[in-house]
Amino acid sequence: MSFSSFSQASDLPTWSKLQEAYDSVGKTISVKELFKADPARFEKFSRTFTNYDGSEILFDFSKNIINEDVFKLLVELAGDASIEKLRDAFFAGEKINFTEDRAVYHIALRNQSNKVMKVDGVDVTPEVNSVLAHMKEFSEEVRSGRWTGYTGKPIKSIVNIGIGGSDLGPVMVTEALKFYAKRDLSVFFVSNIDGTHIAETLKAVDPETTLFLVASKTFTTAETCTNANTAKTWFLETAKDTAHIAKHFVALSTNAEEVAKFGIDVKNMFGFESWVGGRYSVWSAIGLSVILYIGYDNFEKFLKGAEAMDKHFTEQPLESNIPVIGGLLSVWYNNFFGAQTHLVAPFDQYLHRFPAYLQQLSMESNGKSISRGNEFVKYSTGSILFGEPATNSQHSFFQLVHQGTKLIPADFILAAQSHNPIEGNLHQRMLASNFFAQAEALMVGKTEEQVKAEGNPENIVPHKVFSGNRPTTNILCQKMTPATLGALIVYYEHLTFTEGAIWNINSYDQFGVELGKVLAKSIGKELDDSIPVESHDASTNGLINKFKAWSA
Ligand code: G6Q
Repeated sequence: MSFSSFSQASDLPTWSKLQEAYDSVGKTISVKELFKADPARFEKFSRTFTNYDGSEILFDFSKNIINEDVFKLLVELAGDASIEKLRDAFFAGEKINFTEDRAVYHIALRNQSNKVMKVDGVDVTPEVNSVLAHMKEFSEEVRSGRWTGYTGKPIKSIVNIGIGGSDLGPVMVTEALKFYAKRDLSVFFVSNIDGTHIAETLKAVDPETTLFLVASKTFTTAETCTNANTAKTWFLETAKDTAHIAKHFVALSTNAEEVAKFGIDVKNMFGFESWVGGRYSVWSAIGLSVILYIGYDNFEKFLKGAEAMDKHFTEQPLESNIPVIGGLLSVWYNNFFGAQTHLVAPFDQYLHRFPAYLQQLSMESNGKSISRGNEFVKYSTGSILFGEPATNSQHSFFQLVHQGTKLIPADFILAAQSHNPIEGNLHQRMLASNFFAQAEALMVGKTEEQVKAEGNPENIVPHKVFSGNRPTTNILCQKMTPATLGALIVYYEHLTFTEGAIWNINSYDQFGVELGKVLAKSIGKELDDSIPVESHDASTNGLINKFKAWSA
């Protein structure tokens, strides 16, 4: 099924118009000068999102390298690329992931208003609600201490074993919402196949009071199965009887057969469907660790915040559609300025895993080079997303953002109200002043005249000049609540969708990830003995043989 009438975005009429706009004015736009010329620029290019609970998020796009003509053309590009048609197909449960013949329907997981949402003609809402009810009931049992371990003690530690989409979302959200956590429960996440990850985690927990969540959509992922088996062996060393597994292992999966083979009672399995992609699964049963940690009511607020951003995305016209604007700016920088990267710097310690989460969302979704028309794309696609919380990142890589040779569009995120307003809110004021100052400095820069006026020696002057005109999108939240976080994640989800829709690629498959799963399996067998290998290229043979010698 085709959802677009074009194969190459660069063939769209607006693409050439944007190229002309870039060549004539775009590359010389001075944002600083535009602010001087237009006192209404901030109002024109900022948008406020109102969440279901009335809280707001301000998205200030005005420090980006755009003028009104460019903005109009970008919106026209979204129209030309029929992104509303693809969006409507996405929200109607059509199989927009055409390479895997699947619907992309994680939006049904946050359908808190209980709309009928169908895949293949079947309303999925009752099933989604029934899994949520199961998670609510289970989490209340565990959190209240009614669910006990095999010796009758309440659960103290939750260990989520999963990788990729079955890890990054829960890790990020439990960290981001730690303020809301039940502090007598500890959560741990084991993802890496490196034995150190599980070994160090097991040193910190007690088999009598630990609950393992084996999180795997397929339940066949090598890392997760190996780590889960290691955890089971460790548990049985103390518990002895396999009947005790039921109290200490639950599964978050779509694969009941494999779950049963592992020894987990299928009653303790929390399911979801194949239309939930791994990197979009934190809203599903994969979010159980989040529910256990922050409680079901907070998780519900998280879902409602997400749903509110879905509503905004489906209802707002393109020019006021916040995720669409974010995606269009990304296309502008990627394809016309030749930017390769995108920086996300949360001025928020609770969001310290947010960039890592967004890396998967963005790079696994849009790291593609074949169009929906099955042709190699003639333009650059997915950005290299990176980031770290500020102010730490200011003391490490911001140098390159200010004075390097590359253009690095950046998003800065701040919550106005701190959860920890200590020292009379001093820390928060210092944090916020950095948020404002960095974005301003990146835009205004520092001229040669200013540096000279400071009395710097002639030869030092060029080193202290800042070109400025470095774009930032500034996202100011009121407070980092579950509802705010839900909306913020969905902003990035739909921004990613918008990019993919314009580039006309399938943002929802991940054959590159699957390749890695296959390759490692075949080499794994060659490491079982000490016989030198000769079956690869000279470098791979050399490395494998040295490894065999050194690890023997
Ligand atoms: C996400 C990817 C990938 C996946 C992991 C884990 O979109 O598909 O990161 O989540 O490979 O897969 P399982 O959940 O099946 O173990």
